[in-house]
Amino acid sequence: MLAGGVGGSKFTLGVRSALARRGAPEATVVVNTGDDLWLSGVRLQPDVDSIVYALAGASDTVRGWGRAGDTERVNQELQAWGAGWPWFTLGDLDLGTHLARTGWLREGLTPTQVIERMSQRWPLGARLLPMTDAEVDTRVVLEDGSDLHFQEWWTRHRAALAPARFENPGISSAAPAPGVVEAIADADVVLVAPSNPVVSIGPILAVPGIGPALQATSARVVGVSPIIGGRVVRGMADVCLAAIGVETSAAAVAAHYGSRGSRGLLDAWLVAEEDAALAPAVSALGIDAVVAPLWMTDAEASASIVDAALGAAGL
Ligand code: GDP
Ligand code: FO1
Ligand code: CA
Repeated sequence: MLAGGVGGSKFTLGVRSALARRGAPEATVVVNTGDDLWLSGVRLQPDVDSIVYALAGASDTVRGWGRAGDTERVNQELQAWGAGWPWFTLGDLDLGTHLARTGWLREGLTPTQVIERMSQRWPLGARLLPMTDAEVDTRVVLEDGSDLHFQEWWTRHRAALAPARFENPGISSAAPAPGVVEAIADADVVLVAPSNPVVSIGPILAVPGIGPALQATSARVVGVSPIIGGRVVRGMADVCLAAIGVETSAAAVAAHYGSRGSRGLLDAWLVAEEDAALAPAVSALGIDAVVAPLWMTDAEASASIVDAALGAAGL
């Protein structure tokens, strides 16, 4: 599967349950690393950590990021030094993750190897791969040509500065992380999580080699709409979609991804029951439309969505 943070992690919990029930092997999750950043000397990988913490049962599900029950003593000290960003919280337990990661990177491990090492602490029940080992942090370019890191745009300005476009400097010369192309080629099915199409799935598809691998695989590619009833469930995908001229609707996102038959991404697209009326528009794109409940209220609800997606792939 291809995944971002919050939508990606809720969906991954469902994938893990659905596959365990079928006695199937663990899924490989290709995770967006466009959200990553350096801050106060440490490397953050927000979407990777969201998935690791969720699979470990250690995530703060109310806040939507970081560790459950975290404290902010070190963060207060960083603020007192004027280090880092005053609007960005590094929790104490979360900082343990960032320090471990940064230490391993400095010892020469690649991000892929660091994630493999991080995956050994808890029985995650899925194999996590970064989309690339290259640093391709997302920049938000504003109408006046100035730009800022995606994390500053989101956590400081809450997506209130109108974006002209999103860029991932260096991505055109980045390579897929080891194992990514192979996982897509060998897949029984490729699932596209209900993640942000622009800043989560977008960067994954922009890594040279991943798009062609998705075109070439004999597996069916099945996506799940992150848009329900014309709205995002949470986050800022609506602002991101507007910036690239795509309406916030399940059908418009399907059209943006395109059908695999016409060099796009999707063979099938799950739309919410609330969006059943959009199914014919999705079918008209040459994409199989499947109507299902798409609220990932818990792992069980997510697993039902995964079952519907696997059904759309004939599995
Ligand atoms: P981020 O990296 O933390 O922004 O998370 P993702 O990119 O993985 O997912 C963000 C998207 O998840 C948002 O556009 C939400 O609309 C979507 N999302 C969150 N919860 C749900 C849900 O229960 N159902 C569906 N269908 N989408 C959801
Ligand atoms: N989101 C916030 O809204 N405020 C924060 O202070 C914040 C800190 C933070 C630290 C580590 C981390 O992995 C994620 C963090 N997030 C924070 C979430 C993050 O900004 C975004 O929601 C995602 O990158 C979007 O996927
Ligand atoms: Ca993200």
